[in-house]
Amino acid sequence: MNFKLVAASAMTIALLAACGKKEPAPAPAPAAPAAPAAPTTIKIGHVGPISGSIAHLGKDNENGARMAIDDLNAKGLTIQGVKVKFELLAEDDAADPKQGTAAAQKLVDAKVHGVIGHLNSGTSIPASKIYSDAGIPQISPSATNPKFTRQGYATTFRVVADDVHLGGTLGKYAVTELKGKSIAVIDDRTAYGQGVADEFEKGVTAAGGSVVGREFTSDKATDFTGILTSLKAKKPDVVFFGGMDAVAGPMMRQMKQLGINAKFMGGDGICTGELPKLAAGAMRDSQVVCAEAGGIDEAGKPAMEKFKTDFKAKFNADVQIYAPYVYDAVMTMVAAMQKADSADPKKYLPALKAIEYQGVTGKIAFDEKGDIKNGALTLYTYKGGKKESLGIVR
Ligand code: ABU
Repeated sequence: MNFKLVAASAMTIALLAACGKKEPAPAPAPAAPAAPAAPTTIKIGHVGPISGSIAHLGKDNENGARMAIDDLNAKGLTIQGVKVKFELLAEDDAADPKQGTAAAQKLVDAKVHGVIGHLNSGTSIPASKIYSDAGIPQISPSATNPKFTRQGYATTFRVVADDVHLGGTLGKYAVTELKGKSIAVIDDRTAYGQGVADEFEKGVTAAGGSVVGREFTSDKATDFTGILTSLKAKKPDVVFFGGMDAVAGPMMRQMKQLGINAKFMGGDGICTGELPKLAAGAMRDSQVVCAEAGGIDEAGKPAMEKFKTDFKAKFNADVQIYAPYVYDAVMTMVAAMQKADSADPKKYLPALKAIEYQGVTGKIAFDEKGDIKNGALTLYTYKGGKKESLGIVR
């Protein structure tokens, strides 16, 4: 205690008492500077197969989401004047419909503000009911079965073209460009594989061609000798496979062993960076024609190249296929939150429906179903084990 101050204070009291005055109330202590408000956390869910045969694709998607979240946090965004922090809640559905719905329920219970995913149509479709019931917006970056956005859910969106566009275009290409005369079709009986194969068949027929044989397998199969031997008898010049790269690679190896020298076609599920490795030397240059369910014009190429370079630097991995679409899906969802100045799904959902966002994959705007407007496809082949663009189709 400071004695001089105490003594002075006692003297003041004595003087005031002598004058008949009361001691003035002590001045209030100056307020301590306010601590900065803690940032509000906005939770974004992501679901894809991080285990199982297409874990490399699930990881590609999840990394796209992680990159978007990190970039958003680096920007220091505010909503209603309060700094926000984005948190990624990443779940593994192993490409399995049951695990997909369990992951969806887990994210709903965790009160996520929005979901990006799932990767597969077979998981995205059943999960979409769970998100719809909870009023949580869901954007799939890669599920292409048309049913996904045709269930009447207001919360369901996708940033890629669907299998009607994909399968139909490839079917026409098989007849008009590859001049396929004896076209065979195999699918893996998943929502995606069977659906895209059906659309391919319709495209072949509409272009005046015909399918000489149709077989099916599963997304877990490793031995295709039976169905390939049956198709070999039909002397196919084109084989279309509706399914994913993890099955397509071994199938191509077995086609080579059986002496089937047909062109090999597939949708976006086989159109990955990993396919040449999975085919393990069985892929001839220009043998494969596949399509990614998106595409950018010349003006968009520098941004996409920068994305791929940044992605490689961050994760020490090349983009497989859909990481940029996942990145854009996160950014589009957050652009809607900013427009609505709210992360409350009820408040930002109308902004998401009306959004126009320029991403690395092109312009993103949704039609009344939640599908991307004016979606593009990019046709690819492989040369020297590398993907090579054959052009964009709208
Ligand atoms: N679109 C190809 C892979 C994902 C899916 O639709 O199942």
